[in-house]
Amino acid sequence: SLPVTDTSARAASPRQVDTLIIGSGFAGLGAAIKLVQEGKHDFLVLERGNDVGGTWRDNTYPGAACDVPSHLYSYSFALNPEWTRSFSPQPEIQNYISSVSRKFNVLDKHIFGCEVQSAHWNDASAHWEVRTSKGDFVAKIVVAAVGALCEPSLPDIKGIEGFEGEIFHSAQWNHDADLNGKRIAVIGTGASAIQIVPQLAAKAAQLDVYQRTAPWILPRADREYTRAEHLAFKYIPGFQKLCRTGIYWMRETQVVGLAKAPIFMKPLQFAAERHLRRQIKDRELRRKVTPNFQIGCKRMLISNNYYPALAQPNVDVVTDGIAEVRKDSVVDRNGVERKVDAIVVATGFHVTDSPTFAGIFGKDGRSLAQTFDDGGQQGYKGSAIANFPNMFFLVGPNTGLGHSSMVFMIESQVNYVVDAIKAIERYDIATVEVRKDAQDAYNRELQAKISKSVWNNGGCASWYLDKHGNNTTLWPGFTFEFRNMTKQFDLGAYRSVTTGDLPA
Ligand code: N01
Repeated sequence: SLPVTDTSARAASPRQVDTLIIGSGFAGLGAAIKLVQEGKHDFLVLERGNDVGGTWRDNTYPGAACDVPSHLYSYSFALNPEWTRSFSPQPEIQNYISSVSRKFNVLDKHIFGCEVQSAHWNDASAHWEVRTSKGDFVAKIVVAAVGALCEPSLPDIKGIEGFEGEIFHSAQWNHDADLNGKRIAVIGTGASAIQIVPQLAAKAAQLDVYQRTAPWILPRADREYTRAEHLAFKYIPGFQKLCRTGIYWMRETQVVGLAKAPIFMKPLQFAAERHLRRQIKDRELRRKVTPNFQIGCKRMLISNNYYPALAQPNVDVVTDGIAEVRKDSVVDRNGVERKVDAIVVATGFHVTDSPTFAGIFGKDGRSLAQTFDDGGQQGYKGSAIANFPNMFFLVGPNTGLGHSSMVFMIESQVNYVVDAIKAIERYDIATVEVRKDAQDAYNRELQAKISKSVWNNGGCASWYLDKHGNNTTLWPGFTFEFRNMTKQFDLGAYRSVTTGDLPA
């Protein structure tokens, strides 16, 4: 008779790997590339989507584009002379990320369509046990690169689930929905909405923009690159790098105003006010969309076509709040009912309360969500969290920016985390966990600094702040300060169990 093979047992046994990276946006992909460059091949990338790109893969809404200049919004190790515009549209960024993943040969390390359901630290075996939609994994090290802008936040509005027309979030655009000639409501006026509104205004019979807080908007210095510039990017050595450096330093100067002395923001506020006066002539509409907080408190937006779209005869800005949604209409707080065929929900993301936090369980058995709930969303250098040994974070607490390129911050963190992984191997470290006292001291200093910033004092509520009113998302200094701080893994701030000799 034939030998019997127990396939069910084999299927049930978890796959072992040294390092698991969760997520393949700019951060996870960057980490995968850096690991390969450092000669580390025992890793896998688990990605719930079917492609790399993360938030840039998901946000395909019409008009989606970046508000950080293209030459800075790219990896330093993969400059791209092909950018067609000074600010790249989403398809170009997605193509770029995808081409980088192919060029650096890391796609065979990816498992796509693989949703991580939970991660538990097993103290006895000193390993992470990771459960996913594609089976179980056991890893010595986990790098969580799930991103901050990936879990759509839906508004809790009475009756919204009973709406019978098309309804979708900006990050989950339904490209099959035909919105031509339709009556459409857009809820929200953040970075996503102001890009969507001009596109919809051009095709809708009627567009109602539900604004809760008017944003500050600056002119968008966007243009196509000329042929001469393209040739220069391609053939003049160092030219692209020079442009990138110029953009970088121009952006860095904003930190002085945002984080240190808000008086420096005045010229920007004047520029935004002038932009509004120039683009909207109607006094009543101008009054409605004039912000009531200090510029910079929320993310500063840039657009040349948002205000003109609001001034179109088929567009209304509704500032009376939403009382309820009915099967074919939206009713404002004054009781005015507006019939609609479709609703676009551009209400942002779960940033400080991401559902992913609930599935990661640390050394004391408590989840990341519970840990953040009790002690606030705190980490060490945005890359490690006490009680979560052998786990590193990319785009972790206080690593976001209100002024410059996240890719720069991501590369700093990738460098730190990969240096940590190398140290773990070099010194034969079984577990490494950031010391709580080191984490606390780091956060005391950081919060003292950020408490003086416009984000905390500008008179607005934003996704930068958590439910306790603490700013746990942004980095309050210059990005080169963060880079210097993350140049080398500082084992001294960690508690470790090791079998090798540690450095003196
Ligand atoms: O989300 P948001 P987003 N009822 O949270 C409103 C990046 N990004 O997707 O201000 C009614 O900024 C909310 O009102 P309020 C960028 O970092 C970049 O637009 O809270 N309204 C706000 O107007 C950005 O910051 C780019 O009072 C409700 C809007 O919805 C981040 O992503 C493009 C509401 C949400 O704005 C998020 O941007 C796009 C409710 N219940 C995104 N709940 C570029 O690079 C929320 N709102 C260009």
